[in-house]
Amino acid sequence: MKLHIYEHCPFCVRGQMIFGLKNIPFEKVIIMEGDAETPTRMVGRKMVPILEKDDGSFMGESMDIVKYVDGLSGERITDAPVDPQIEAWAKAATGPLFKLAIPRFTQGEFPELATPDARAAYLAREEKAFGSMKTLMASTPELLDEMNQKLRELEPLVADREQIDTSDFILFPLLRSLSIVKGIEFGPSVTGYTVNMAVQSKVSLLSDQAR
Ligand SMILES: N[C@@H](CCC(=O)N[C@@H](CS)C(=O)NCC(=O)O)C(=O)O
Repeated sequence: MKLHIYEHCPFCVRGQMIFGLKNIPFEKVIIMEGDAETPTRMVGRKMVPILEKDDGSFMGESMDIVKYVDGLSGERITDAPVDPQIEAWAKAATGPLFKLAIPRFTQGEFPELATPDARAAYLAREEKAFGSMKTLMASTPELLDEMNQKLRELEPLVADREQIDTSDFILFPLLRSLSIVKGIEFGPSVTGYTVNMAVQSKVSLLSDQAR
């Protein structure tokens, strides 16, 4: 099976996680930013992740992909609904979280941004959605204060997480996105959780390019 992704994309992290957690081999294929033709041919719109099954058919929507791959082998891990506390935290955190992560994604070292055209297309896409990346970068101190407070609130929620379930497909991709932000403060439980999930799901963090 092939998973078509952007490396920076948190929804694409979900797809990679289930393959990694279940130890199911897959081929990762990068779609370049600005390439609308490839995803549109596959699923009728410009959107990733896309799973290409061995029979040549395609599936979009990250959680549909997760649930499909989860059903392929071993015990299912995504039957339970998302923990309401994790869901509420994620909902409250996404504002500052993406305002911090996205301008850094646009500057990051990702294969889908490897050409000047691809990087320009990505910058244009994000500026259309979020406004000026320069303005967001300039707001870093306030956004960091807000995000670090949210991360302190997350500590007790992850401290007693014992098994991997649906909630992790919501939470880990967000924390992996935040790992590109210099000055972000993960407490001991969030650090332990994030590192453990990265190892178990075989999805690397972005700390080496934090800015
Ligand atoms: N609901 C979708 C959302 C996926 C999504 O928003 N992907 C972004 C990349 S992070 C995307 O493809 N955006 C459209 C684009 O590249 O133009 C899912 O969960 O798979």
